Amino acid sequence: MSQPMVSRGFRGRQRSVEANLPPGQYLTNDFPVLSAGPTPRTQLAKWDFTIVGTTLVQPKRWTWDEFQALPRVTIQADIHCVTRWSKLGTRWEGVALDTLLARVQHQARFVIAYCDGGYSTNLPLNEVLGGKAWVVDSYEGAPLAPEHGGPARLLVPHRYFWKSTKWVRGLELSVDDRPGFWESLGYHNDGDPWREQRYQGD
Ligand SMILES: Nc1nc2c(c(=O)[nH]1)N[C@H]1C(S)=C(S)[C@@H](COP(=O)(O)O)O[C@H]1N2
Ligand SMILES: [Mo]
Repeated sequence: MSQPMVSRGFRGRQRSVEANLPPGQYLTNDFPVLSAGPTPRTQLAKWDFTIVGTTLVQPKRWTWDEFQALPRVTIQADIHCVTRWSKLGTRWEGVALDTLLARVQHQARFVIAYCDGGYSTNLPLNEVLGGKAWVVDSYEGAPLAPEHGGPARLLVPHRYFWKSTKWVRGLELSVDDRPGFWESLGYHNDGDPWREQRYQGD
């Protein structure tokens, strides 16, 4: 006896969902909070975003209001945490790193994202340019919650989610690659979920 249509359709959907999941990941509809320390609370009046670095012709700084006036985009992306949960189709709003980095002149090849609280992550410039990384301040149409990195966090969905620095306050542009918080504790320097680069040596 042939299979009912509904069953084939269901299996088809399951397959396409799995196709979006990197190896070793499982789907969740929750939004787990993963923070290596307490949630910092910076008032918007005191918040700024800076780009610094030794090769910079001039460092750059935006206040919260200036940051809000920058060209904004909506991002829909799948996120993948190294602890194996993935969340598909999350929606964010913010400013592309292309937009921010177009406003500085430099000779660097790497970025180190720094934040309130001391956490950091490192990424090659070519992994954050070309519409691949954003500073986001809105999640699913609402201001980004403090525990998820509000007022603003980095979003680098094509890397494990530890690269998406919460409470981000700026970028250091560097000529050499310097490991961030997890990268210096044994996690992979690149952290590509599709290559399952969880730990050093993967
Ligand atoms: N500043 C800061 N950013 C951070 C972290 C952190 O501990 N501090 N944890 C990272 C890790 S391991 C993950 S999986 C995500 C978790 O983001 P969420 O708490 O919004 O799910 O934030 C990343 N960014
Ligand atoms: Mo994580």
